Amino acid sequence: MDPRLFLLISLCFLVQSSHGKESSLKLTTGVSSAALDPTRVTQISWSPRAFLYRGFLTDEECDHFIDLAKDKLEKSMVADNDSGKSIESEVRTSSGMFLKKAQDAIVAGVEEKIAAWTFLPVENGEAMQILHYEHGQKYEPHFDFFHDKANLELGGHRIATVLMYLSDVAKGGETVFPNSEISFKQKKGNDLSDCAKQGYSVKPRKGDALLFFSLHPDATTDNASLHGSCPVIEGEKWSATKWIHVRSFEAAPTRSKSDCADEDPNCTAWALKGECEKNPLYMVGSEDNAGYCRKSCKVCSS
Ligand code: PD2
Ligand code: ZN
Repeated sequence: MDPRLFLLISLCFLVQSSHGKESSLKLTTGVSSAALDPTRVTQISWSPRAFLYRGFLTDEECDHFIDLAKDKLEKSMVADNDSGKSIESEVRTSSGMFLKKAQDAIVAGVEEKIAAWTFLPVENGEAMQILHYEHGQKYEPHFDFFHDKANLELGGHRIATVLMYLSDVAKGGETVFPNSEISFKQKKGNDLSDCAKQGYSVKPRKGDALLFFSLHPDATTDNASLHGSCPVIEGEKWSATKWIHVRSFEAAPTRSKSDCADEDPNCTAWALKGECEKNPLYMVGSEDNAGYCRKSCKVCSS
């Protein structure tokens, strides 16, 4: 769906508080309503294009995600640069699991909140991944965009990532951007780990969310988006990742040539107007792909 259309549908009205200073965007679609408060968002930098939303998740949402994940954690994997297959690696030592998209009302509500904040449709998002880092565990600097062709097939490149912190971390566990243009501007005090001092860093705080883009607006990959999760030094870290693609990440239902069906209510009208001949690839299909209006175009095999 066109993101601008999505925005129109999902952001139903803008609510202005009585003193007129704060505003929030109230969502009225979907299973639960969520308020977006743009005054809690700060832009971190243009390179990488990164934003921090303080208190994006409520404590209840954070605790719920941890409850859903805690008995289902497995060693985290990374995508092999050549084959794109998931492999174990010392680059990433956390454990994690994937929720299902819209698996319950709370998960669906957060997915809608992410779509409203990023202006990117829910259907472009992967299922949320919940991550757990214990003492010493880390994710070394990497890009979220892919290097292999196989992973680009569904949804194309990952355009953006929303990282949500589900817990505070006593020391370490920062998200670090080693190539950030503003790294030199950040005060590197004792509250940051040595790893975090290697770039611009965001300290995990329960409920906060970090949004950054892995692609430039012209769709080329952004080297400034290199980022990692520093080793946890004290305490533990829980986070949730939502990777968002340039196109829908939902697999189209497979249409078989043996199914004699129309998949659009307009098929009959289009066929009457001659679209089967004018637009055969869509209406009838090709050698490899079945078309959408096979019944109305009278091309079913039996
Ligand atoms: O959990 C994190 O802080 C983190 C850092 C970098 C997660 C990811 N990348 C990721 O899931 O891509
Ligand atoms: Zn990442």
